[in-house]
Amino acid sequence: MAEYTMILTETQGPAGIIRLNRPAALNALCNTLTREMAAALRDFDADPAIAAIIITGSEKAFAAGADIKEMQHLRHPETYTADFIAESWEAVLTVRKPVIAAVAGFALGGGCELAMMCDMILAADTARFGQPEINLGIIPGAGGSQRLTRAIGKSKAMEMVLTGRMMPAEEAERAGLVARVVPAAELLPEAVKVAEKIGALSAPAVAMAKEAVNAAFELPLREGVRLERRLFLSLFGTEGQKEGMAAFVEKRKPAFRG
Ligand code: CO8
Repeated sequence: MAEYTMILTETQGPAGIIRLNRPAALNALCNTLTREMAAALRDFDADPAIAAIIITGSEKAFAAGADIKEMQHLRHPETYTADFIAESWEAVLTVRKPVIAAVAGFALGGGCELAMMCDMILAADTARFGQPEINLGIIPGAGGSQRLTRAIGKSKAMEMVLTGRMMPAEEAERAGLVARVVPAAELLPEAVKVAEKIGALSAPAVAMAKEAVNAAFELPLREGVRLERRLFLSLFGTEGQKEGMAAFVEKRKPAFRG
């Protein structure tokens, strides 16, 4: 693995863990950090021993947003040409394995947007989500106005984007932004358990399940259902389907081979 300065990487079983590690700035997503995260995502995605990737931060902050100090003096139209809109911001969207955001503390601005780009969010009871860009004279720029609205509906999203109100973990769960809230000490172990569960399944089925659910954000219903049907039918060409169904009929646990 490459040498990183602002993230830590480790593996736990089939989980590839990326820990954002810039404590002095509450994991503000500066260029270096996002580039390192993108490289680590690519490495874990290419590693056959890894079934799912976890992005997490510290107890205090998942990430407090894009780095305001880096943005402060940017001017338009240079914002178009500068490194600012670096592809690394959206690297998580190109990962084929499931990516779990394990969020404790602040997930604000670009931090909330990063969590929402992941395939699911597990939250510690300390998590607080927000899009406070309006307080800086800007608006979300990495999908916040779109993904938050799809996740929690217009009224709540509008209130958060217009006023910068932070949403605590319990409310985020009720609103459908996060899959589950767990005590802070259990956040990473729970995320690893999800990765282990995924790691024991048929890899083609996992990849297609992820593709199908994510397509719901992009496609009209009819096209989405058609895509799902094609993926569903194609799984009958996999060993995983043969093993999964044989195991059910024979009343034993399936032994998927990747
Ligand atoms: N950028 C840079 N530094 C930050 C950031 C940030 N987003 N957030 C915190 N820090 C720094 C602080 O400046 C401080 O550093 P120092 O000690 O050197 O002054 C250190 O982290 C600790 O922060 P605080 O002292 O403020 O800690 P508190 O516990 O008092 O407050 C908060 C915590 C409430 C999280 C507070 O730090 C805060 O409001 N942070 C800013 C949150 C914010 O506005 N985020 C949105 C940023 S804009 C954005 O994300 C747009 C994304 C667009 C992406 C487009 C890509 C193409």
